[in-house]
Amino acid sequence: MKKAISILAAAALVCSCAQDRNQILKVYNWSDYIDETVIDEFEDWYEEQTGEPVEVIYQTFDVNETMLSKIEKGKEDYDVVCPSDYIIERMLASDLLLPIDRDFGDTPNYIDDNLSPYIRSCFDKMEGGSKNANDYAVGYMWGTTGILYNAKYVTDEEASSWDILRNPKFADKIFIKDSARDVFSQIIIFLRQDDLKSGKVTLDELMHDSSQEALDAVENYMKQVKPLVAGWEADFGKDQMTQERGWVSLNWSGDGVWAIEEAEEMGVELRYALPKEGFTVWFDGWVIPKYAKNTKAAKYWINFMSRPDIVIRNVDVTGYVSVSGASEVLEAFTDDSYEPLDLSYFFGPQADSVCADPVLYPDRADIERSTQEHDWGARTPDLVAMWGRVKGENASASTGIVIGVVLAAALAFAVYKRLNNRRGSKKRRK
Ligand code: N2P
Repeated sequence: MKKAISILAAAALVCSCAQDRNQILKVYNWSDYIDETVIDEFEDWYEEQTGEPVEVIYQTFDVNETMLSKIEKGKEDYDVVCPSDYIIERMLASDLLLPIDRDFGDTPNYIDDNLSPYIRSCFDKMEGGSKNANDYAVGYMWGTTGILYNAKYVTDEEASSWDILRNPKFADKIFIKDSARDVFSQIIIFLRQDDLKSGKVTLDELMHDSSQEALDAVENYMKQVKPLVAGWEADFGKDQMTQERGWVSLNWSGDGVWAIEEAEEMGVELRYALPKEGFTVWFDGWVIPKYAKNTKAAKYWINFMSRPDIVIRNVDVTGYVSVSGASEVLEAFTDDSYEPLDLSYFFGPQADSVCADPVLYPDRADIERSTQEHDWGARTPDLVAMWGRVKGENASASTGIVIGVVLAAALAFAVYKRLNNRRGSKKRRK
């Protein structure tokens, strides 16, 4: 499907050369992050609302940094993109974003009508200097980072702590999200659990601690994890888990929901846990970069993505949870087969006992153990370098094996040649 989208995007790019840029909307989103049928529907809806035609060119990325670099360094003219919280902070700090105007004429403003109060307050906490993130970004999906695990091989107790990642019982069965920021955050929470309990440090302080000491501590921990890791993944971890190639995965809740449902159909039981030491929540939001060419269609796209029926379809297809606190969304994901949860923090006071999937919507008690990540500004390259060393050593281990094999072959060849020469000289002497 991804390939089909890229081909369509490429074809659209070629055809679009002759087209008026005001009739094109360039969207750049995470892969596997939308019900693709809504893209065409947006084109029809936009024309109905504004009387103007638009063609969507839809492209995808797997990691935030790829997207950021295309905009920051490449100055590409995407009209609407979907970065995560800490990247929104970085884009605000670098003046890369335009404010999102909410004037939709007669069209309802689905954005502000439905946004969950929890999401609004988390966006308020994003650090954008004098700018409030709610003015420059509109939430799309949100979720947690936790442990996805196979119930046949892993106990609930084992999955209740980040310590599981260095359990030798799971050697070569562990998949880790290739996201330096997310891994750093969970591991520093694990390593500082005693200080958190005693109140010596808060979760929020930990998310701002970019000291070399913190980086070294996480790097050391990850060096213990690394020999057990089967793969660092941006998107393929969920499939590895459903196929039982992996038993443990540091993953995002949306991939968890998708994998749990998919695995169930194959008779595999996957579960998702939020470790007791604490964890992070993340938020992805639509933004309009300053190089955008069609800001009008961009804001209508964001509004359309906030319409409750579109929200429900996107959640159904991707497994990720919308930022929408609309009553239709609450109703759509209420499911009596689950235990009641306190979701009042998200949907308002009436939602203090709702039967819903806790992987989609964590209970208030779980959310109380969570925190949100922040951009590190000038310290970011040190985080990236640490991550490179952690993953690179895997490469060096394999490189070491290859070098070893080559050296052994060279030595064997030298010995063989020497013996042959001797035999040869012996022959010549005869
Ligand atoms: C889905 C990507 C989800 C992004 N493939 C989570 N921040």
